[in-house]
Amino acid sequence: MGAPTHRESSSDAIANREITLSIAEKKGCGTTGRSGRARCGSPAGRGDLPAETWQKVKNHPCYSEEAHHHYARMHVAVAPACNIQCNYCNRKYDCANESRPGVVSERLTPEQAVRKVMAVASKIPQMTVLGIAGPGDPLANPERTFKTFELVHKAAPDLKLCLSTNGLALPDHIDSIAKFNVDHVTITINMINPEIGAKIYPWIFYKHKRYTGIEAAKILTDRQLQGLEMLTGRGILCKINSVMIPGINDQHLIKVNKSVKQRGAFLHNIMPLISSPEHGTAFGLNGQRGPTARELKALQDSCEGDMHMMRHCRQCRADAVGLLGEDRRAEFTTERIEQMDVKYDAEGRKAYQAKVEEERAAKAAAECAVLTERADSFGGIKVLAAVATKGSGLINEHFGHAKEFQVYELSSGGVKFIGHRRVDLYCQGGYAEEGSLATIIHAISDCHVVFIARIGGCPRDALIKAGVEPVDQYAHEPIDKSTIAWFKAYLDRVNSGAIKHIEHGDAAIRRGTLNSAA
Ligand code: CLF
Ligand code: SF4
Repeated sequence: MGAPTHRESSSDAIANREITLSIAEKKGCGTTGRSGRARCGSPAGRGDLPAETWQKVKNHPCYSEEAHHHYARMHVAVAPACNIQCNYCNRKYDCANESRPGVVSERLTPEQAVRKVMAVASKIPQMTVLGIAGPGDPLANPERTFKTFELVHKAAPDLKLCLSTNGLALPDHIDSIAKFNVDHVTITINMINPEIGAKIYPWIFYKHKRYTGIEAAKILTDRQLQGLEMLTGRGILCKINSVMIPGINDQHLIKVNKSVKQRGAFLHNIMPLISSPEHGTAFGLNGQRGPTARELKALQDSCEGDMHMMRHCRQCRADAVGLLGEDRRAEFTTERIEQMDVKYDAEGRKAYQAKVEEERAAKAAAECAVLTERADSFGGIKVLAAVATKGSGLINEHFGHAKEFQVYELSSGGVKFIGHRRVDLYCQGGYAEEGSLATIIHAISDCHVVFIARIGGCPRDALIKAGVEPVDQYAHEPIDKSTIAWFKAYLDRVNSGAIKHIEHGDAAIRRGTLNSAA
């Protein structure tokens, strides 16, 4: 135990950092016994992940929160048809189980898809995963889906292959999934109780017949759970996506979580319903609301136990390209690809990724050292921190330009990612709007602090009034290291009596504290 040493490989150091974070996720802290000492590593070196699993997740941006800062994925929209109807989906758009409603992808043939994959892989060496996620259900289009995987695997065997499905046809395709080297499968499971399912799915099309109501939902849930068991039995990593629909399946998702955990799912991604009348979906038209950020976090927290929860999903499109949250589709339209000189440089990609791993390892070792040094004085205090970032794990966004904030929980376990908070753009055309500023402040009002690269005088004052401390002294520095450094100073202030620690929810009390300290 102890901080990673020079003998550790890059993978070990990063794995150990994830162990530290996962200890925090499970137990709220990375301490052992009464010593209160931080655990930056374990004798096994890979903590609770078998080596084989670690190899699968370490550079998959969805399966590893830490990896999503460094590695990109792309989707190819080769699967137009669907075999079920979800009340949050409008067929004019992409599969809402793995994307936002209201956006449409360019449909590709398998041959066009592989050309696009090679073009992207030659320009983005950190693109490590190819996913098929729509625009309908990939397994309702098995020929196109598996032909694409076959061609991509031949042309670029270093890419991980990933599939997202509603699960209805899954048990029929397990052999093909294994045969074509797809080692990451996402199943969207929104219920295990058919009565709840009947409120989410008006119909399914199964074995040449249309089923409705409870009967349809019963078939769907049986097939989903059967498919999950078959996949995990083959050692294929499974992620479960669930759409949180307040008043319909919100509390029920805790049971879903237990059920999929028992069947060996690796990761659970509870996503918010995005619902609006202009999407033309059944839920949008009947006024079904989505959850608030706080409701989503509370549900994710209550599901968090022995199973990893995904909190960094960006509900991306069926033709997404780039790092999660980044949109590089425009660089790879069919027209542009035709004019590109595509050179797939396998060795160059390998060298680039090795360099990324070295940087990750150095960063992980530095963070681990900070945690070990400071664990004794962290006590049981936890605070939420919002961060304005453009990516790369840095605090590098101006408050006025932030379209969203990443939210982290700081505690004795270190820095734990909690989720994204989308906000309206506050600074449009160089001037601020009162209403937008209020929206932003409301979005992060449960946070003690917001880290930004820069901030103007007005929003700074408004944040302080709202009880959120604006901090710009760590501009362009790494998020983890900076937030821990700030947290240490915060604890020193608490210990010296300069400020009183107030829990997350008590913004009104915190406001008084900050104002008097300011
Ligand atoms: Fe794509 Fe999905 Fe594979 Fe990732 S996305 S098929 S597992 S490579 Fe990722 Fe996008 Fe969220 Fe999906 S952020 S919507 S979870
Ligand atoms: Fe729409 Fe996807 Fe549901 Fe099919 S599975 S109805 S494409 S959200």
